Amino acid sequence: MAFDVDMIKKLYAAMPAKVAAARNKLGRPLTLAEKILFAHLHEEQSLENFERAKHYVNFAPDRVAMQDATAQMALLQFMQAGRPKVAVPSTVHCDHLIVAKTEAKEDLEKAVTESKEVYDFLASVSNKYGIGFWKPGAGIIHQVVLENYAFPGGMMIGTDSHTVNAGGLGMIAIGVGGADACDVMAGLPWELKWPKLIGVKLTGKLSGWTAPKDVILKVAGILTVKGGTGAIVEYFGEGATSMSCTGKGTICNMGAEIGATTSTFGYDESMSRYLKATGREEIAAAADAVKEHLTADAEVYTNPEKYFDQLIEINLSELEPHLNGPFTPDLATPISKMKEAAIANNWPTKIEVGLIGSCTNSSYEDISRAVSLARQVVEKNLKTKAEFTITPGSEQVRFTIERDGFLNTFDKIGAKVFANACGPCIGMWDRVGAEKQERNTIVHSFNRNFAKRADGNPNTLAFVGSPELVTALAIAGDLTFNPITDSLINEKGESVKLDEPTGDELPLRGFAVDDPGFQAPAADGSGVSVDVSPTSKRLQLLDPFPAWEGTDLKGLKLLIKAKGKCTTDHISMAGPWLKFRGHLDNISNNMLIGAVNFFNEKTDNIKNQLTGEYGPVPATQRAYKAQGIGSIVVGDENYGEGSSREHAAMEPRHLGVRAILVKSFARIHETNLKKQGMLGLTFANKDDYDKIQEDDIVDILGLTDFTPGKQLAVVFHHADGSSDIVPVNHTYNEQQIEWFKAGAALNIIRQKFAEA
Ligand code: MIC
Ligand code: SF4
Repeated sequence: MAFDVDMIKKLYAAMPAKVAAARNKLGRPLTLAEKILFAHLHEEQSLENFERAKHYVNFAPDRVAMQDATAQMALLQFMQAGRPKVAVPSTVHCDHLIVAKTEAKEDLEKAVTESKEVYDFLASVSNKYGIGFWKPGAGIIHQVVLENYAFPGGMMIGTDSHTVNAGGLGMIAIGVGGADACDVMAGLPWELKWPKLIGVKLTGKLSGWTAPKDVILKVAGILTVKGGTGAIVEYFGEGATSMSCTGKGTICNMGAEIGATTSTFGYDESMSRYLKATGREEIAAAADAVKEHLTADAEVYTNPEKYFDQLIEINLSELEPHLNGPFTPDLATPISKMKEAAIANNWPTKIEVGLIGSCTNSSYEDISRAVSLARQVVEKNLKTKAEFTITPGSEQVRFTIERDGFLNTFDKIGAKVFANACGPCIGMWDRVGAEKQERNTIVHSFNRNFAKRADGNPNTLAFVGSPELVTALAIAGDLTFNPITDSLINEKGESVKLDEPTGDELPLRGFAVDDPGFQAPAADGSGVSVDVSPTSKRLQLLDPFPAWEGTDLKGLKLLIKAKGKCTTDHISMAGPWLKFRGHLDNISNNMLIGAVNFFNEKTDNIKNQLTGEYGPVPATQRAYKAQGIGSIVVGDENYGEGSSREHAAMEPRHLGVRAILVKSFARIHETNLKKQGMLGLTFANKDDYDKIQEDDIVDILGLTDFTPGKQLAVVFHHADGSSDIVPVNHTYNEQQIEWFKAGAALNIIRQKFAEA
């Protein structure tokens, strides 16, 4: 599993000089995020141009992590790049493809059979190119990375938006699309717009029912789903240092839900304890030796308003437990206000299922606090009213909580333990009765609660809370139950109160695991062959996308004007579609099927301009493609929010959509579009969105003079003969314009290595 101690020591040795040079250049103290970024500048990157939110900068990350659902596309691209081996330590984690139905063992066995072809592909590609492979059942990428690879002051990219979890161990860890991962694995620099900095000062101390999750639920309520876009969030203060390392991980993990580039915490005792508990004493010692470089300069935290673009202060001693939802992770309601909110919004208050665990909330501490409540069910003669499930984040956590009797206690309250995988968090939940589409309420400790996300039912209202609150609510079976003030009636008719949850930050007897599920790659993989059957339904080798034709784009059809929220789940749904993540043509049949058509408020029902008939989005686009006609997609704010899945960019590219024009983009999605040679444009005047009509024919002008910082124009020809010329912005730099011209970034890489 190799903890890269030498690499880490080398980084630490070089860090002081790099940080000092940046401090001199900027003439001021540095935040933690800045220190880590400066310590990872690519060797060809000069110490110039660090204006926040303005300049693209090249970095050299220390590692790459990929999960199975995105690794397939990342590695199919890497295979095209023409490199013999990955240039930085990389791992693949099999976690997204396992359906949660019965219980861990049975579900896992089924997944291993059903997805055999994909797992074999990932295992052999990993073996060939020097990538560590974590088998199905080993755990969820972010938990496994935290336990094994994350380290203070490091920089990592990962093909999953929740890669940011590693900020809990003081890393700058960033979610990216597979094409970005492919660059880094090929040894190329990785570029990111220099981020803005948001400081969150945590005062006071967590206690009682309040958990780290409540910090991020509160922050999401303040910043909303797009408030963190283009920013790194840095947490500090006495409230930060007094919190566990895994609690910090939870906060950073769900930071993806505010669109933040990443979140991080300065190195402290809690991180040192966690490193030691997970067998990395040597890294803890190395970090101790450079600890002043693994946190911000003291002046920054004394006068934060001078150094951060935005500052938020949260007093943990006053923070209430929250529940966020339904349908969006930023609708934050403190538990004491839930009764009112549920009545006002007519939310069903009966809780059908409580689900704990996932990549963000399955630490030993989380589970031990939840089990302290489960114990009270037996002790106080209560009966758990809702169904209850646990999804451990890793085999190490699962093995340890089983050894310590927690699973036994959960069993007594009728809980189901699912496989160490994403399961219900990513629509891989075969929930009994979901097909009836009944309106119902669930509570979970995951990150996301977009429509259909967990069980595919658009009428499931999902609320996100801490594992301890979710457990209490599952026991009560009632969304309006406030465990701080309310009592329950037990089986004997007595009124009882739940005691506050308690738990252990780390296992007193240490972590244990039998088989962690890791497979190291061959030392020399050159002889390993990777087979992809040409008739496979799940895997398809990629064909390069065609280069730009060198002219303005004229006569495009409006494919869809999407209304309101259009996340990557709306653009490329997960759940049953996950099985096609390695087959671009097949997965393209889900393109935009969740997006709401502005003109009839329906999903997957748009007008085919060739026939005048209404039909599904993918079929309509295929009809245009068959005629060689391009199209354009129009969208609202924060288009592409959520996942890192580049399928949301590759599918439209593959099916012949030429441009995505929206009010604003989420960061990862915008980059994914650029990488795949798509045009990602934003309205210069957001009101122009209203001008677009259903039968519009569209021209994109100015491409022959496509220049950084210079607007393009889009002409909408309406059916009545009138037209509107709409100025549009873009954020392409010179290199990204080259990607567009070449048809995709990968086309350039392939050329480069072929010439070398
Ligand atoms: C998610 O939480 O939405 C996912 C599924 O983990 C995605 C990745 C994917 O779509 O495969 C993410 O967060 O990036
Ligand atoms: Fe898996 Fe859910 Fe975590 Fe995404 S958020 S990595 S789907 S557990």
